[in-house]
Amino acid sequence: MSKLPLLAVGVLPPFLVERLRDTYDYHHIADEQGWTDALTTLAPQIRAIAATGESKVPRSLQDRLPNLQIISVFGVGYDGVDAVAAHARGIAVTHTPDVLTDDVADMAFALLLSTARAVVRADGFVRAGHWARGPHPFTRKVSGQRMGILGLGRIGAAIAKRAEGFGMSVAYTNRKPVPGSLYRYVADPVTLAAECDFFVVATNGGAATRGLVDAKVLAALGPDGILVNIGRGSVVDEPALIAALESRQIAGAGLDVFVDEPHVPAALLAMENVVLTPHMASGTTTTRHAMAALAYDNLAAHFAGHAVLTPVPTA
Ligand code: 8YV
Repeated sequence: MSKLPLLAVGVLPPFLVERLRDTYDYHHIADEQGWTDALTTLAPQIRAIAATGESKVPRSLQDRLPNLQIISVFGVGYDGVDAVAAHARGIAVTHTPDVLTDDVADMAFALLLSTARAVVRADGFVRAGHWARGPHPFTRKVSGQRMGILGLGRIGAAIAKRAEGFGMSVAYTNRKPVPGSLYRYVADPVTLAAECDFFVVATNGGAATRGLVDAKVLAALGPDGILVNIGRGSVVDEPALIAALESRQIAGAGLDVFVDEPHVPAALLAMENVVLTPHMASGTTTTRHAMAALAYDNLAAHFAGHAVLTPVPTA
């Protein structure tokens, strides 16, 4: 039996590509710009797209595939996929929630601690031999401080749980209060920033959250405040963040995500009060394999005529 053609969009890990190649007639493009005449010929037979949390699968790309049935995202975030357009055509969209929650929450704390306690800077201090000339400057206490979380979904809740372990008080803002949550809800990001020491962005990307952390939020966070972003770069107004860091309007930032990945603004690269990581919060071997298995299994379930395992919400 001939293999079903599948189109991969973006950079999938080799172990997922290998499994997909075994099962499907695998074709790959980085993004829609990579579309070829050969794909135009094949398009009517393509029923599946495999994508990542960073891939762009706009309506225009979906429209090139008249018989597309499923878009399987390797990642929990799917802001690059026009899921509304897909659902309107009856195309299933799946993602990989839960399996990555702990790693992303761990990374939020890694960034929070390394920014507040200047771990990276202190490492450079030791390596450069400065220690012999005197002590490292004092850093910022984390335990017992106030944590503010933007977006109390699965990952936000896992961050809150870790914050409890650090004896921190937790407040959050969300589209609406989370039923049953014992954490303190505040109505908007400015109020949250004014009432916390560490402001952690754990919300989805996309139009609804674009630029939510703006100059006003950063001003409210204040000169002792630290911003951590493990959500999406688009949620933070990056020029406003750079201005706030340069003028020490906030104390520092720990950032795993950026507006134009993999490009990071030169201004951020030059700053000492930031810790920068390359969108790797879910990037442990264990978790990336679990994500790959789930992304694969969603496709397999669909083509076996079963319900997909982890569809994205339709609303
Ligand atoms: C991955 C992510 O970077 O899950 C997400 O939404 O952004 C990440 O876990 C990505 O999907 C892997 O390329």
